[in-house]
Amino acid sequence: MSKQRFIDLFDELADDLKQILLDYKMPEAAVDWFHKNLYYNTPGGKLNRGLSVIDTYAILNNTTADKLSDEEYKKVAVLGWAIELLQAYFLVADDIMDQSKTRRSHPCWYLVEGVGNIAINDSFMLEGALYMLLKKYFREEPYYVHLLELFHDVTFQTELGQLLDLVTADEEVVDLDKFSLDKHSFIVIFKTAYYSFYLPVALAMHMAGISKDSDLKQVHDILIPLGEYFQITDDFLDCFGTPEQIGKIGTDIKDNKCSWVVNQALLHVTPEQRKVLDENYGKKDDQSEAVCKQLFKDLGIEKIYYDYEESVTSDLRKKIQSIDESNGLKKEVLTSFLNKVYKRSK
Ligand code: GPP
Ligand code: MG
Ligand code: MG
Ligand code: MG
Repeated sequence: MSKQRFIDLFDELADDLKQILLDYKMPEAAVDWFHKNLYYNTPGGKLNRGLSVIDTYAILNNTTADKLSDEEYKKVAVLGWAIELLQAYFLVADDIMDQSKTRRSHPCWYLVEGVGNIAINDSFMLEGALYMLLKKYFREEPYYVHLLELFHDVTFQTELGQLLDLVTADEEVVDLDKFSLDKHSFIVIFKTAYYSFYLPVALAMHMAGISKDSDLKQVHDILIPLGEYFQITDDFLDCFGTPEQIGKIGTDIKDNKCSWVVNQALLHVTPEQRKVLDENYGKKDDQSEAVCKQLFKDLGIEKIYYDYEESVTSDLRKKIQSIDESNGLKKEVLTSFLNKVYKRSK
C-alpha cells in the first residue's frame, strides 16, 4: 500500500526529468532512450532506501507515512527517489565493473541488446537526474546546500569503497594474502553503509529540522555498523543464496572479491585447505567455484555467519537503547532499520 504510493510518484518525476530534455529540444530517439534507462534501472528493486527516507521523516514527526498530506509526502518522496536514482547509477556501473549477468532478476542493463557501452553514459545520467530533481523541489529550502553536500560526500565515500573493492580483487593475479577483515570492513562501510543507511536517515533529519551535528553523529555511529552487517549478509548470500532468492547470480568467488566469506575461510583453513583455496579462488570456471563453495560449507561458514548475526544485532540493540532523544531524535528510527535488515534472505 505505502509502497504503491511511492511507486506512483515515479511517473511524475520521470515526466519532470523528460521535460528538461524536451525543453532542450532533444530529438525524440534520445528522449525515448532516457525514458527506458530511467524505467529499466530505477523502480524495479526492493526500494528499501527510498521508503526509509519517508518512514524516518514520519517517525521524526510523530506520525506515520500514510498520514502525511499529499504535498508533504511528495516532497519527502523526492528525496527517496533521489537515493533510488543514486543506487541505480551505482548498480548500472557496478554490473559493468563486476561483469555481472543479472540484476533484480533481469539481464544487467549493459547486456540488454543495443545498450553495451552506452550504459556508462546512462549511469552518469541517472546520477545527474537526482540533482535535477533536488533543484526543482528543494532549491528554496535553507537546508538545500546540506542536501547537496550530503549527496556529494556520500557519493565520494561510495566511490572510495568501490575503488578498494576493485583494486583488492585483481583480475589477473590471485593473492589471498591481500585480503583481511580490516580491509573488508573499510570496503563495505564505504561502498554500502554510507549511501544505504546513513544517507536516508540524514536526509530525513535535514527535512525534519532535527539535524544538529551531535544527532547526525549519534545516528551515524549506529547506522554505519548496521550497514556493515547488511553488506556482510550480501556477501553471505552471494555464496549461499540461490539466484531465485536474491535476484542475481553471485560473482564474488569468480571475481576474486575480498568478501566476508573468503575472509572467514582464511581464518579457519588448515594448510591443505589453504592450498585448495589458492588454486581455485578467483578462477573464472564453474568447477573451481564449486570447489570453493564446498570448502566454505566444510568450514562451517554458515554457522559462523548465524552466530555473527546474533551477536551484532544484540550489540546494536544495546547501543540504540543509549540514544539521547532530547533534541527530537527517536530510537524508533534505528530499531525500524534494524528490524528490516535482521534475518533478511534476499
Ligand atoms: C555493490 O557491491 C556496490 C555498490 C552498489 C557501489 C558501487 C559504486 C560505484 C561508485 C559504482 P556489490 O558489487 O557487492 O553488489 P552486488 O552484489 O549487488 O553486485
Ligand atoms: Mg561490486
Ligand atoms: Mg556487483
Ligand atoms: Mg555482492
